[in-house]
Amino acid sequence: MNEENFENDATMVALEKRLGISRRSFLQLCAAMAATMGLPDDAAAAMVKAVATKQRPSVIWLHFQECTGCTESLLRAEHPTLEKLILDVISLDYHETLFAAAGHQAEAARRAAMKAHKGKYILVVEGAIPTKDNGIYCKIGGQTAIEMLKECAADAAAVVAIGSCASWGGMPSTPPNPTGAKSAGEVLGRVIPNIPGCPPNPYNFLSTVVHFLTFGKLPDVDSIGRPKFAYSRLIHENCERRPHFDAGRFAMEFGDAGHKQGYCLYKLGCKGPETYANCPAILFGDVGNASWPVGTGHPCIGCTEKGIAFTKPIHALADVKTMRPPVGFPRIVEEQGVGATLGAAVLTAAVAGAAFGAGAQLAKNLGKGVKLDESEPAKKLEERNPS
Ligand code: FSX
Ligand code: SF4
Ligand code: F3S
Repeated sequence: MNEENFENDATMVALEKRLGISRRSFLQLCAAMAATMGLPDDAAAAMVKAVATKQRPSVIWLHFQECTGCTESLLRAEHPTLEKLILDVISLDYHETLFAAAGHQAEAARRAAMKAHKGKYILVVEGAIPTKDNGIYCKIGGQTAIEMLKECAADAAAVVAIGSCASWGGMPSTPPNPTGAKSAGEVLGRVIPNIPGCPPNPYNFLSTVVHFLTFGKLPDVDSIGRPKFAYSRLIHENCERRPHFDAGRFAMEFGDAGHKQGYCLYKLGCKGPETYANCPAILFGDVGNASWPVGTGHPCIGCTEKGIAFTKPIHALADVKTMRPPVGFPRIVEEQGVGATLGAAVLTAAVAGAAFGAGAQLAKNLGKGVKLDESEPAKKLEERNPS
């Protein structure tokens, strides 16, 4: 992307005023989004142009069975401009939590937006849909959630499920699922793009919307509708604690020596080995290193995965889907028969992590409070951390 061209562009000056962030920061953000989505170099420039010049897509946002955490995570994101950016990139024409209007006025606004943007609006669904007893457990403006979803989806250009509740039932569908909570896709009878997570990462939502705005279609999704750019890798593959897993160094209890030294949380029930999401790569909020569940010392509960979060007991061991360490990680047993040293782990993890945007975090956590011993044999490590 030629930054200089954009720097002197009048459209960019206007955009800078509109968004309240510098042109350079916005260019960098678009470049980062393009890289996250695996798009070619010129995609970033196309994204900048689209945000600057195209009409903002109308968004109708429905709320059903949920905690409103998805919306909260957009609004309370630490990054001061993320909320502004999202609300500026879209035209939010109906949103029960953020709407000043209430009652009949709100319902009239929804119908007016649907009519004015027929066939063009994006429908965002937050929350699961109760289906038991004809859906009577969630009614808004006299309509059941089932009726409202079907009515709004009929004329939408695209329907996107945000959060695990709308994506696969989430927390309201926890067994025994008393209200028969289902996903938006199940109720509509088709696979729809979804951004699971409880809450999902707002950056993934923003990237998805900017992709739609730029290219007129949503990003590529996997067989269950998740954008591939965000959900094609296991958390376990990119986790900064992974070298500890491979070397058999585990926290056995919250607050024990291993936990304090940043060891792997697998034995505390971490579901990273069976959960697909980009949390360790893009982090949450803007507070820097380690700002994701495992980074803060809590095992991943698998909030993006159906059948794991809210179903599998929190301390049950994860099903390890890949035993082979990522290629960028250090070998566990070196040829000469000694264990991988922490020095090597820090260095290699930093290199591997840099590729996923988390290099500094990896190096920082792995090096923290750990005395490096270049000659410690693997056997001693095992003795120190019995399984
Ligand atoms: Fe809450 Fe959204 Fe969880 Fe669900 O999030 S954060 S319960 S995914 O629908 O509001
Ligand atoms: Fe990280 Fe959890 Fe995998 Fe351990 S089990 S490496 S903490 S994702
Ligand atoms: Fe959820 Fe696990 Fe990421 S709990 S936020 S998928 S680290």
